[in-house]
Amino acid sequence: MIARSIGTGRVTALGTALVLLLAACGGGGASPSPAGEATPATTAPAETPAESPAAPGGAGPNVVFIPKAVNNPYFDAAAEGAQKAAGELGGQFTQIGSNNAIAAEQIPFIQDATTQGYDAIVVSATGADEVAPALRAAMEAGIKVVGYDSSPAEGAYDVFVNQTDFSLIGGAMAQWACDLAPDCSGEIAILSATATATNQNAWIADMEQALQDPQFANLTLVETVYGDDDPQKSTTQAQGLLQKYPNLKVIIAPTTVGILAAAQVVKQAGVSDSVKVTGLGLPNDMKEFVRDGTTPKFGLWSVPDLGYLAYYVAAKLVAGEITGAPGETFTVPGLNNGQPYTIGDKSVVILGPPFEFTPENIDQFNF
Ligand code: RAM
Repeated sequence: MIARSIGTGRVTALGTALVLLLAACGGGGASPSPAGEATPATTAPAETPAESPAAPGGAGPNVVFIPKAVNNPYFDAAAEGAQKAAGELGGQFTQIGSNNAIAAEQIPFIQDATTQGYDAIVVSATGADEVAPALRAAMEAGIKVVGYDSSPAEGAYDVFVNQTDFSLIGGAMAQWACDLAPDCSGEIAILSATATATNQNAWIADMEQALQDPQFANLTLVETVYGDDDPQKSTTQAQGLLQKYPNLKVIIAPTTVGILAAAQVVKQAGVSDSVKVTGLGLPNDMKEFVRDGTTPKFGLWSVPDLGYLAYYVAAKLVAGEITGAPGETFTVPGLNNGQPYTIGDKSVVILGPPFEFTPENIDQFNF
């Protein structure tokens, strides 16, 4: 399977950086496969934590995943990889959480998980600082805490598993906006997730930095709005952008929920000739919009591999094979070309490079 990798540093490397997907994001069974079927994640209904172990209890750990929200398909894709890891390790996988990506709603799930006998909590923080006290309490209770996708505050996790180097995303989004706006000029706007999301805020900050480059001088970022990873609110926000900025050329949505809503709004409004949508999306959500030209290019990483890696990191922490200290190394089956991962500064591990999806490669992905 071939995918286009977002190049390091300059985004102009996009055109030349073809990589083998299996080499870049793992041959671990969690990698997306054109023929593979997605397994629906086990999630709890809003408000009520519930457990549905994916694997019979064995020698492995008992791990609970707490995503930003359980009704977001992005986290189903991550859970697919985590369930696979649990199966390989003889561990247990449970996913709990709110239906709303709101920090105040995530905290009780962390607090509940702390009292339920889990060995590790794996969390995508809806608010880095907001959830930190509950996570620190879990750590004090002897539970290993792994951040994935969206980082908790430093000191409130043992390891943060980052999907990719943050700066690659900001630069790529600036370049995509440039590529999709006529003559790399005109008004562009961002439709983000929640205003407190660590990951989106880091990507947006990097994109704003990248836009300072003279090559983007004719692009004007008019506004950043927040759809809270809620489909309806994201739809309303995208509609609002079209109304407020009749000359808008590109909507950049660094969220799988936001990019889908924006593409649907633009298409339904019949303006996809003049307004393009890009950002970060699930290939399965976006195939239709890649084909019809609403979203000619966008990016993401292997989300199943993210869940797979996060589970393995949790298991290694529980087993005492790693402590989360910078400089420690470990390997995970099928990931990182079989090479060891090194825990970096601030106890961060990076899954690998993200991908750029285009009409040429989109059908090769299934997540
Ligand atoms: C949404 C969530 C998630 C983010 C993706 C790209 O599903 O906000 O945290 O990583 O988009």
